[in-house]
Amino acid sequence: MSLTVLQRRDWFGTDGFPIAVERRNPQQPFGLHAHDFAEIVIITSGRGIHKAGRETHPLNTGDVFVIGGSRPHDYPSMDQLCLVNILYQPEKLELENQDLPSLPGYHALFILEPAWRRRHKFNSRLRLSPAELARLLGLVDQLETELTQRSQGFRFLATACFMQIIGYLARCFAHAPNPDSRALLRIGEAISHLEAHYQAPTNLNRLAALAHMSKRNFMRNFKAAMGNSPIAYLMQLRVNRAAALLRRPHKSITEVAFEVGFEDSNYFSRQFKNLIGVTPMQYRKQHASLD
Ligand code: RM4
Ligand code: NI
Repeated sequence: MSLTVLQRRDWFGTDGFPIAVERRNPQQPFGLHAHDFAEIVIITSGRGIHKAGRETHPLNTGDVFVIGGSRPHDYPSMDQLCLVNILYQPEKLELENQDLPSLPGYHALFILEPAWRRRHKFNSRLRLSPAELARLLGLVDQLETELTQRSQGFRFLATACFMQIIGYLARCFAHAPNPDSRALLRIGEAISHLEAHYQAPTNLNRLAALAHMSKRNFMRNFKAAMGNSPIAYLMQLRVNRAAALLRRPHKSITEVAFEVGFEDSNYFSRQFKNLIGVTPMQYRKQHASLD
């Protein structure tokens, strides 16, 4: 039997705006499916079982989880299970601006947790308290009003509501008492640190200490959660920042290399070519902006 993949064109407005809200009061049997978009699921009442990949988890009121696009999921058993789905297209939203990447809970809930759960039998999901759930559902109502009315400026305001939701959930995750969530949060802390200090020389011992893990454990957990070593992650981060600087004409390639934390501009060029496919010089020519 082939897997149903829900398509953007069927679930988002014809104007292409990349956020949608779907309430299920209650959820009807739906079957195993994946999406070509991401989904935040908020359990508003009732109980059930959630199946994602090969894992199954009991669901209760207040549970929140994120389904990254390609992962198949379903609700094999439901008892008055009511939920809200917030559907979104991450790459159209440029979410990671301002200091969102500095929130460990953001990495934990939106990036690490979906990947981590796929690889481990961790139960790191977020369960909100009744007060937190009420606050979240207030934000969801505002988002839904913007999306239904679609008045002038709704894109801006709906995006703002959505950002509030993401930020609020990231903060809630940071207070989660569950030990598996704490473990994930610690990796999230190390990632936030890397994002904030990517220019500085890497110190794996320091990162492991931040995550309250031995170096060996830290390396293993990081790789399990991110699919890559901390060093590879940092390299990607530096090269991405360098690419942004190269798009502007003010700095020489050597200056860019130093600014993002390389000590040697030849080494920088090699790494850049490895990850981006062209040398920094070629990249600058292709992307030169006029300001
Ligand atoms: C379904 C079910 C699915 C969701 C779609 C949009 O009823 O909740 O998980 O992806 O709606
Ligand atoms: Ni779904």
